[in-house]
Amino acid sequence: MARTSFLQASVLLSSFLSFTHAQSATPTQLGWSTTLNGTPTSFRSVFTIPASADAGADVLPNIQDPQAVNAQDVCPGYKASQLRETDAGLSAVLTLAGKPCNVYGTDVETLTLKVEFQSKDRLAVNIRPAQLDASNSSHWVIPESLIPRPRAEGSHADLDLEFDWSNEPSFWFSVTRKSSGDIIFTTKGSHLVYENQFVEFVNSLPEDYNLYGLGERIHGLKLNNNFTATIYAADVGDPIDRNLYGSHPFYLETRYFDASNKTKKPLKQSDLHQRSFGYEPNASKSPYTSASHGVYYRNLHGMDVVLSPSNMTWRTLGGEIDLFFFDGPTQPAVTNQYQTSAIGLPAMQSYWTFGYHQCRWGYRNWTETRSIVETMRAFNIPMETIWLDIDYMDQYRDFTLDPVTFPPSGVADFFDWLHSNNQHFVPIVDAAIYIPNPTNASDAYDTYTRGNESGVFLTNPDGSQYIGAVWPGYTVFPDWMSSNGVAWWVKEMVEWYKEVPFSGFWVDMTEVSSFCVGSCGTGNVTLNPVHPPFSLPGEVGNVVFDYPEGFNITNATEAASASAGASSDLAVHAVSPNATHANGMEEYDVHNVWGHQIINATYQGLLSVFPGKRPFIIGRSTFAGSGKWAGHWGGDNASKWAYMFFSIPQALSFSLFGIPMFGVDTCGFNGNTDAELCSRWMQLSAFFPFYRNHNVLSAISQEPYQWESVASASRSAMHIRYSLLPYMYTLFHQAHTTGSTVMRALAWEFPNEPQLAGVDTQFLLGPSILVTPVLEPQVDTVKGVFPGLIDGESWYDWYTGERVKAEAGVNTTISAPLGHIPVYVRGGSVLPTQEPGYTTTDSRKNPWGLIVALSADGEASGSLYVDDGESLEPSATLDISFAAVSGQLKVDVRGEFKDNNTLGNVTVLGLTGGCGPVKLNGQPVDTAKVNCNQDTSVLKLSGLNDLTNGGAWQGNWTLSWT
Ligand code: MIG
Repeated sequence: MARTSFLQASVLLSSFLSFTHAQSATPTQLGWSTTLNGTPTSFRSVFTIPASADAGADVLPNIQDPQAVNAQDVCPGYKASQLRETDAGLSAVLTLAGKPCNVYGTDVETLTLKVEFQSKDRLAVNIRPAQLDASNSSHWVIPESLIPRPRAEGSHADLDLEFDWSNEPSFWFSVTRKSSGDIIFTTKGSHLVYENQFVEFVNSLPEDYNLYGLGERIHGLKLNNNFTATIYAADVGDPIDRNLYGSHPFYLETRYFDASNKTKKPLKQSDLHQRSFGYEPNASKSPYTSASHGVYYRNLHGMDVVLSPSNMTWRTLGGEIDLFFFDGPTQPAVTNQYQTSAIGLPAMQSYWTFGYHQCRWGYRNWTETRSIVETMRAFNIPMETIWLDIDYMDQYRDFTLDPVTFPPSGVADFFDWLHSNNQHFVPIVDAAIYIPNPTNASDAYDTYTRGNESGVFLTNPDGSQYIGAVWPGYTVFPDWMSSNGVAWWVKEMVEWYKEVPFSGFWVDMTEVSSFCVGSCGTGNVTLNPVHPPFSLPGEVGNVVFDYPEGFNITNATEAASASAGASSDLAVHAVSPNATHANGMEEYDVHNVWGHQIINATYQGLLSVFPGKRPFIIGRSTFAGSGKWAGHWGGDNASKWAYMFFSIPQALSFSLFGIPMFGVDTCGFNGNTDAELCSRWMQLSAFFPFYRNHNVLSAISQEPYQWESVASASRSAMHIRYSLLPYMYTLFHQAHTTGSTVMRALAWEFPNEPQLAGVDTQFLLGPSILVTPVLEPQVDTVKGVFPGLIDGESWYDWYTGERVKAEAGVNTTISAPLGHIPVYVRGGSVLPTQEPGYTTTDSRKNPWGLIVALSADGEASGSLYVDDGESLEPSATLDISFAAVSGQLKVDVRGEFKDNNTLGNVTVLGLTGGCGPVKLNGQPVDTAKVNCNQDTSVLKLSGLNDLTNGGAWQGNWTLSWT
């Protein structure tokens, strides 16, 4: 094996690192065979690309090579000189402190250091070559237009971070929280290594550190302290602990302290001296507190972040060291600072996007697609949007329809019917563009022709077109840096919309994926359309026999007849690093933002199609900042219990990354699901912002009506979801305007409980809804903690309204038979609700409701945001605030948006002194509408509609019950 790379082993990275800048692979080098192979596909007999074309060089990543040189042992580091200090920061020159080590490249002799106190909560550290040489990857500077650099703003007088440095034994620096003296980041004791194509620095961490982020990956929420986080966009079906589709070089760190002495060292797990998970008997307040900070490494290159028990080593393949420290000191503050100053606030989504989405790979024609929608309605399972996968395309070409199965002649009927039911359609669109066979006139493909004429495709270093392979055969790839790239894409979208009235775009394969190494199509395009170098799921010999754990118990007969078949592992595929952009940039330098850029182009396309409306995009590869344009789904998970669990930490990580519109393939993508898993999963995903069931080709069908138990579980969870849509929408608006999160980790809302630092089997929706799902087969209870009890918090059962009796910090056993998902309402909150309809359009015409969950001292507050549900800049809005105290709820309405729905019901939870006469604006409410249950302390007011004729939010009102 060649020893050429230092990055962690992943199929992707090995093929990636087998390329240097100058190399390009030709078919001959790849051992090309031109034998025609009549593999049947869904459309014709074609040449199949040999599997060898998709195999990268066999390299042993240095990180797995015990003999690899550790740069820290041999490199000299730098010495700082020419220090210049100003009120706003400092600068210095860094010079190599000894003989160059040239360990994985060539050392850069002279660097510049620039430190900026950028604002009241942000400090920036930039280190880059003194002489920028554009032809050298380590000298590569991110264009401002690509990923904007956070700028100094406002006063930094209150900044709680300070910068220290020293030259002993070589240059190191640290960032310290002034108020506590806690060093949040320090490279002391390590050498800075800065070579072309290799940049390394090491920062120390406290023992038992709590670190989150560094995505994208499938991993628990809290990152292991002995683990390598590789960041490199990869088309790979959700392997655990490896690099995935997106790149988010950002982390949150939380340190816990004794509340009585914050200047002491951060607590280790072993310092938590109370009883196992609980608190000392008689404790009335948590003895702990915490401080959180965030670090964003603005670097696009492939990187490894090696997490060791006492430090983290950052190794990147190029670019600057461009670090931003956010001082928090809470998680909400860090997330707010990161989004508002660095990556942008998340896009506001249209109301309809929060409805239920049904998808699969394998809906075969308009008739079948329509029947899915009809069957959902027949089973009375709400459904907002039907999605189509690549099946609808003509030979897998973007912006086409299969003339036989999805003929244009069927479009009008299908969409008139769909839209008249207030339902939507979202198609998949792939990143790669088919390149037609030049020897076959009937193979012409206009999207390619127009793009080719406008010069919008990636090239090889010699200027010829870079030709990879994806579903349609040999393909080219849009170059978003080309001057016409975005405009071409926008135009294709606008034109195609005239043919197919979609409501949003699902962009796939955007890593950017290619099924062969290098420009494998060069010289072979006359063979097009060719078949990918592996069989597609569903093709002969590729049937899915795999079922979830527990299937053998619940489905003994089927299990016996199913054998474990090998599902096709598509390995890892991507356009190679030598692909070249119009501005001369190499894919090597910008690989991680290809997916971010197609999201941006698609955003612009949707703006052109729907002027003034909010674009709806679900993208696969994302970068820091993609959330301002798009949502994301978790990719190709499997129909396994573990993947249902991983959906929670994955979603919470995307909360940190500023992409709250997140959900996963509910019931599982690869493999067959079963009723038990699908039932649990349909209920869990009902509390994720993006709620979609999606399935691989050839696995058994998994629409929720396929099993009666799943249908009924889905109906009951959806009833809660749709009731809470006003709350979800309000949370989204807050995220969009303030940088708050939608799905939240328990640790973030309850920062005084170190026991919650790693909890990712439960989560919160906003501040007020706690979800404790069952994540394993064959059980009817689940263990969960009720956070905050130690500090006087109360929780109410969603279903009974009764106050939960549990012990602070103790894992409590909760009854959760199949079909029941434990959900709790936090005391102190007022939740706006609306009676569910079949679609969100129907729901929005229904009466409003309120859930007033009182805190221990009888108070509660909340808010509601209302607008037209679709405009980027709504002309009128409503901002309603709710405040309950001493048996009285005050509703304060601001704004001009007209909503005429009445108030239907109000439920008060946690009454302390029973109920007195109920009055609305001082007028007694008819006792027939009042149901006060002294045993459960729940007051239910219903049938209120006639009291708010003209609409619940026509003006301020008060409701009293004592
Ligand atoms: O290589 O379009 O992640 O959701 O169903 C597979 C087919 C291509 C990958 C996506 C998946 C989608 C599938 N696509």
